[in-house]
Amino acid sequence: MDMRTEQGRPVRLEDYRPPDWLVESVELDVSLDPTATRVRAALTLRPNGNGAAPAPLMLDGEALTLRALKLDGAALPPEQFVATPDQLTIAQPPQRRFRLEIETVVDPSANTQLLGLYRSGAIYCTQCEAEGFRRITYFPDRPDVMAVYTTRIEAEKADAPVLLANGNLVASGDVPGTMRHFAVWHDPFPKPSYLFALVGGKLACVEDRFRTMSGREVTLRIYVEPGKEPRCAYAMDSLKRAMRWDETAFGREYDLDIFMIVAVSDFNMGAMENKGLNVFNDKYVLASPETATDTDFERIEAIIAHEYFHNWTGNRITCRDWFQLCLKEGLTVFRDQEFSADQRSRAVERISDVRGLRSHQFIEDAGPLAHPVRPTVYREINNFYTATVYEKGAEVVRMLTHLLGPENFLKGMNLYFARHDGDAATIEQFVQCFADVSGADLTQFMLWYSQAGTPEVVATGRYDARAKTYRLDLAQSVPATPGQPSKEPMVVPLAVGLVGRDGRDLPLKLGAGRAIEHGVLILTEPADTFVFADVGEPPVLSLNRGFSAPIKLGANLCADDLRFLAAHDADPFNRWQALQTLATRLLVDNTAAMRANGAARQDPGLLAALGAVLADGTLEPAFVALALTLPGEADIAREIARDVDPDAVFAARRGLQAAVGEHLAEPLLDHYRRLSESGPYEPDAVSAGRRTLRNTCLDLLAATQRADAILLAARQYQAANNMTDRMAALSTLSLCDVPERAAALDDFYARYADDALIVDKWLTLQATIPEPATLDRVKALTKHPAFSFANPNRVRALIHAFALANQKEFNRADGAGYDFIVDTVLALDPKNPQVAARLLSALKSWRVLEPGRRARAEAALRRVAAAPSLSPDVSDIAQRALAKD
Ligand code: 0A1
Ligand code: ZN
Repeated sequence: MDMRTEQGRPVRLEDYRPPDWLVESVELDVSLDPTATRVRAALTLRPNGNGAAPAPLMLDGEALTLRALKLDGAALPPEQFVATPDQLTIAQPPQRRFRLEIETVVDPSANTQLLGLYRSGAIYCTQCEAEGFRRITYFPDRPDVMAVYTTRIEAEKADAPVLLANGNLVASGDVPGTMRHFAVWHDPFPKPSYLFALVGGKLACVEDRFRTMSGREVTLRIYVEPGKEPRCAYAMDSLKRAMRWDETAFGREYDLDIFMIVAVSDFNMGAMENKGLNVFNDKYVLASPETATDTDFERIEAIIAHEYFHNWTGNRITCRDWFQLCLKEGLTVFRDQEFSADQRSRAVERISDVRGLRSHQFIEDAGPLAHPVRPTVYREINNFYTATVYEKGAEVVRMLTHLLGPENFLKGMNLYFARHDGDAATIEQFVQCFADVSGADLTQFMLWYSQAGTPEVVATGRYDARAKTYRLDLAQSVPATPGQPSKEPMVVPLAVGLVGRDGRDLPLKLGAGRAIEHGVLILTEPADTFVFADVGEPPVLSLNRGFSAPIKLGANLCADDLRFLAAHDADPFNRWQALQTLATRLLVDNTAAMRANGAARQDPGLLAALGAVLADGTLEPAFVALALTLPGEADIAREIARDVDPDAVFAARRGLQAAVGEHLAEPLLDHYRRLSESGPYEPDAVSAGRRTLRNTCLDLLAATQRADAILLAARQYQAANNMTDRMAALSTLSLCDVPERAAALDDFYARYADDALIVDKWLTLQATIPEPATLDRVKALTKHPAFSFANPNRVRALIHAFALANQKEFNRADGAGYDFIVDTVLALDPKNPQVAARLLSALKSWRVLEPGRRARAEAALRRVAAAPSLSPDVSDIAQRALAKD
């Protein structure tokens, strides 16, 4: 196997230097062959800058075999260059524009890393982000080298009737005297090499059209395995809605004549925004009512939009270097979240996004893999496609809307698009646009990009009836994180409301000549006091509304205050948050009680508050479902923060679910019945919300283990006319130790055995059963004919699901869960380091565990760290996870 030699190389932001050489154009000629694909690259290179010192030319490569090299048409003598699999160096190139022709061969069938040119089934495809282009040809493989690409692809007509690359098709035809044919694609927009893509294979396509706001006609095509065309309708519809939304919300129009999406079954991530030719994990394209759940539909819509939005935030304006990854990812996640909020329900979208942030990013930020939104050092960039860069990166952009107001935010975005179109930009340049349009000083704001760790804000409010003032004391701190022992205070925008007795917001007026704009308090000091004047009655504080800042908030709100907010807050996010806070307090207490073998406490007030939300007919069903969903086990563990016993957490949570199911049995059943639908399945948000609430009711009822509830789930499983309801029933059953479970799981496999994406759901369910037999079942399933270590979706469905979504069994007290994950990581690493490293990061919270498990998890991590010939990906995670600071 071709292991990289730069083991342990750290790359540092402070070492950034502009490239010595620029590439004006790239002409690629790729002759596809399953094991020996020949790549001819003709680069027009020119020195960057004013010719100060003569610069050698050093091109990146990885696992390449050089066949021929010409400079300005003449073969380069061997003494004038050095070619290794990982680099091509010309020590003394002419210091002027010249043409370099490079011929390499690569073996796409042997490419199990799925980076560079590889085969997914019989399809040829590429994945170049972040550093995959160097696995195709020698190139200055860095995002600040932007070139115009022309790509000629040639292949056996019978093997690859469809040949695609970035840009517009300019020529195609047969290769005379052979069974081969070719296609030539030209992309007029200069782009970094990571956005290059080509695809070849037997693909069917679904076509549509889009008329842009200036009246240009764009052809839209989605390519899939023949036979899967009917499952592309929702993806195509989502694409058109995303294109229209980007025009209306951001004034961004599509720029080529054609936009293509290709779905492949072997893909390391969700999807990739290659210019004009997005390549997708087929899981995020294919959907029909019978095969996909509401959540699948929602994810497809969001990811199609995300990749499309990259055309402006990522492609037209790209990143100067990989430290700036959040420039494109945080911003594009912010844009796709806003799209989903506009398409669906803003409140529900916000709550779901914050749940995701807390259960992934907050946990990352609290452990040894914590890093700033813009890291300053990396050993393997693939390990930085993280919740911090993506999700916290989106929160940082969102804070600009709160700090500057929505109008200034849009002005800043417009300036960014106008000023930096065609650039490889930095975070400083992005933030400067907002400073320029608003006049604000955003120096302190930059700390959100450089300081890791989740800031903690403590709020203490006190009402003075005589003075009619409400005094709010705020204090902030940022915990130490690896490499950052002490922190500066952050600028924290806190949307605020003072809720009066009738549930309405009281007017906000600050004393002492201070102003409050757009209902947002701005905390900039370690501690500050805000005094609200003319407050006619004792209010209840509603702070960090809409989760305006990604912080941990502690406020002196008693249980009565929280129940009041749950019933009355005008801000739906904080209504939901109030219930979560109540539930979290109880679950943390009960976890301690479980460990002490004590009896769990009941909280009649919480049960009543949940009942009230369920009874409130004015609330949207999807919101009610979220309100009834208890904090996850990982969220509870994060709150406990030390000496965590996952068995106790599980028992506390399951116990509370059962208590809710008992206490609210009647209204839950009533809702379950009322929400049943007879009409055909529609994937829209309102219909999905009704199904979610109905299935949440079912799940709570079944948590009681009562026979009638189990029967209800078993019946729903059988009678369902769509995958959402069938999966929901099966997932409810799978959490209950009843005979119906095995029968339903067998039935499910029998029904869907030949559909890999559905079999993935079956694998996941079995990996997430909270019982001791699960680990052996998971091990046995790795031998099942439906499973393959070579396919990332299968690995994620079975193994990642076990490690991330089954806290109880992964964290078995005997350490067998950790050992299994580590064995898998070591077996997978030589084949696909990116997927192996991601799996290993499931061990990142090991330090918060109780001593027995902590020792076993540490031993497992040490076993990885000590293993010979690790990939940079896995060794980087192992070392950081174990590091002392
Ligand atoms: N830029 C993509 C994510 C992505 C990153 C790395 C990949 O390498 C295998 C693939 C995709 C996105 O944000 O969607
Ligand atoms: Zn992205």
